[in-house]
Amino acid sequence: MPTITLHALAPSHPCMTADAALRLKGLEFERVDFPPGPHIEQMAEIYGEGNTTVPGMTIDDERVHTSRAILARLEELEPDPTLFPEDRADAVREAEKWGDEQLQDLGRRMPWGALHFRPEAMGTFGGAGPLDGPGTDFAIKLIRGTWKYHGLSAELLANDLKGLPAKLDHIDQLAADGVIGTEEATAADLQIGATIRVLMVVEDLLPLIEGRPGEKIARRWFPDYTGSVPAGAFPAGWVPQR
Ligand SMILES: N[C@@H](CCC(=O)N[C@@H](CS)C(=O)NCC(=O)O)C(=O)O
Repeated sequence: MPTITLHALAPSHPCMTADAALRLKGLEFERVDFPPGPHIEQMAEIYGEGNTTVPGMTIDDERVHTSRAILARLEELEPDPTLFPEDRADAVREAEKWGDEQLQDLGRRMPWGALHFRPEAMGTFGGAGPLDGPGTDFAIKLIRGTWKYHGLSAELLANDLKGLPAKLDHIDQLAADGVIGTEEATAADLQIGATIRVLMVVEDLLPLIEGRPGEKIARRWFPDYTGSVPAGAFPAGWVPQR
């Protein structure tokens, strides 16, 4: 068997997608979690200039960058169990692409966005309780830096929240069509499920997500994820009613 290494950032949802795919396929691999910040240089060194996001995967000397490329390559390397069932491979690929291009960003913007309003909650992401005063000062600085890095703004957040119900409806439709949410995990389940799992740490969003196929898929393939931003973080009226 080749030597496989997954390069990741600890809380990253596309890394959860790649990690889950490796496990489902029963492939032995080493996971290396880079520290956030220095990861930029470390990823570029391995995957080439400009390829600074996680996940990346090396298979011996081969380098594969981004979650979708990783899942496609894993499917070639170990076709069983398949992540692209033959009877709906194109639909799964399309849903996976949608999950990456239309949904994945929300998994970065919603938690970091909500944390701006409840910075003490950052302590829960490390599995501890809310932060004390000095810890919250540190969190405020870090969250500001992250907003800048990801180009976050209140306007963007408010628009993301407005658009969320339509995205959740799309996931319902994919499940109703049998593309996702079946017995076996597809690439689309892993891509979409990981993002929904991360959104579920923002308690304001739970009423929109709970009891729907996205929640079921997220909990099934990603049972554990720590962190909780208490309800009421987003300004009143920003979160759409279900
Ligand atoms: N769509 C790509 C992008 C992944 C992505 O943006 N990952 C984030 C973590 S969730 C990241 O690397 N952020 C750090 C950075 O942009 O430097 C994929 O699925 O691989």
